[in-house]
Amino acid sequence: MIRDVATTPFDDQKPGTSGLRKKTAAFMVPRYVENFVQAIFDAEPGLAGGTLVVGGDGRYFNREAIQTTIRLAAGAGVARVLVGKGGILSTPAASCVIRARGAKGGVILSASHNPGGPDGDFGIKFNGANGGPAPEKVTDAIHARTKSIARYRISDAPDVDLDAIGETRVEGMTVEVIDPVEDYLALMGRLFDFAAIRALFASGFTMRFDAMHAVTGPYAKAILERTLGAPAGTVVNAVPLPDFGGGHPDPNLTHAKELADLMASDKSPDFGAASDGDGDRNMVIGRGQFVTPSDSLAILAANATLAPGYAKGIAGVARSMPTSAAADRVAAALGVPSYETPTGWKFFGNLLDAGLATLCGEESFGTGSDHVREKDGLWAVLFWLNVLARERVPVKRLVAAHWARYGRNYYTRHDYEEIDAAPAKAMMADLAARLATLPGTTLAGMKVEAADDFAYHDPVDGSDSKGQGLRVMFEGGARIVYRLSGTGTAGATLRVYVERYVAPGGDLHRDAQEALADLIAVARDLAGIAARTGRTTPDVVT
Ligand code: VG1
Ligand code: CO
Repeated sequence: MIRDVATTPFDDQKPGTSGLRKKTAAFMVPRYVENFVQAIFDAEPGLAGGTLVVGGDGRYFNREAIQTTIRLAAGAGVARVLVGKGGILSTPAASCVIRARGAKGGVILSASHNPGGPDGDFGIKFNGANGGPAPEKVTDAIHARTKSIARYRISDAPDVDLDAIGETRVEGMTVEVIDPVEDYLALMGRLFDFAAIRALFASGFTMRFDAMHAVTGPYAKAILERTLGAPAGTVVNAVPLPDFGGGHPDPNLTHAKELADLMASDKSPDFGAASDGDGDRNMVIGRGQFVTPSDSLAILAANATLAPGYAKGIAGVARSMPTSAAADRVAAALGVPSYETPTGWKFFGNLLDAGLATLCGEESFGTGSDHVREKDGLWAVLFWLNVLARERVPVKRLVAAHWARYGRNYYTRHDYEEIDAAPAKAMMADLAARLATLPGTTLAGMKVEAADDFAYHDPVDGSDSKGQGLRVMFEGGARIVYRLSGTGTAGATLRVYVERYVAPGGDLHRDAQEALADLIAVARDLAGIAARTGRTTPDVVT
């Protein structure tokens, strides 16, 4: 039976950079999930009568939130729910299934790279019919609805068995439990030269993929080991766990340290990679060579035609504003446009839908293309394998050759986590007010050319997004960027991004922190980070 249940609003259901993300305990409060998911159905009445994809990254509370979503979907008149077996669907696989099966949208349960568990984080994201994160006008409508919601409609049917592939019914709605890997694997097989990658592994090429006990384990096992012939054991930490094994499923040099250490040691395999909680991020690392995500985007763009799915070339490249300009140089050389968008994958959707961009990337270990409408961790890893299989050179040589041709964008990001929100906001406001005085001055021996608070005009739908990060731009392509995170769940996180371009012929092989030391010092002083936040060193340096 479907019941109408009276409810009252929660005042903290505003979606951030990537959906609604909070402490797990907040989501476990009665009516919290119900209110937010009902707000999605209320804001998107078109979901009634259609297909909805539901799945998550396997973290603590995933199954409970899925059962609630299914009961609410029945109440909202959804015709069919497709749910990944075991409640599992990586974010890119959910995007793939939405597109492949003509769904009207999807609800993805994940807090991405944030730790999980009863004391960790949880999240709910809504994706639209194009498979991408809901654009701002939709998330704004959902948020508005959470503030006025007075009732939700929910079925009192028993739990669906999420572990048995096949169809059941909840009220008038069909629930189909699907293999979470199948559609995604088929898509990857169309994009990449699987025969060449199989031959690469057969030749003795070695790899380690760290799934960090998160959602990509089943995908990586099926694709790398069972389909492409990588030896068993190539994929480690392959079983998704509700608390990610107590780890922080964020593929970077800090949280995937074991892999990073291995790749720097004399036991290093040829290639290393890792992905995050929900499978949309990737870290790529060669023997003795970490590849920054910004460089990875540029290198994939430069070599895209080696992959069958991109053999005809790319229409354009898009990167988030804080991502280094390395990809812009490749785009210029290819004679295709490059776009600079605010942080968050939702801003790429229109460019991809309109065919203006083919490859997209963010400095935060996100890379993707028009094959789905999310960033895609395993896709990036397969793209690299495709390039390596065709070029047969070590990652280190490929990167060096790229820099020799295009120059190098030295790059780093410094994160100050869980700082007090009020002083952090005040610091940003004060800096914003001073930006206009900076052009023409000289800092770290370089002239400031421009400084602003980044605003984006979407060339497709004409929408404007303001306040997307403070930029200080120097002559010669150096930059300092400041942003407050939109995904943190405690206090504020300040991200400081520092970049300097060195042209071919210059010193291309320095340590990035060293090469950027003077600019890093300027970045600290300019904002007064130590004085304002009490922090003298960042928590995470990438
Ligand atoms: C961070 C990254 C951003 C990314 C977002 C979601 O956002 O900087 O590039 O799109 O996480 O990634 P913020 O606002 O904390 O800087 V994920 O893997 O959560 O989907
Ligand atoms: Co993620």
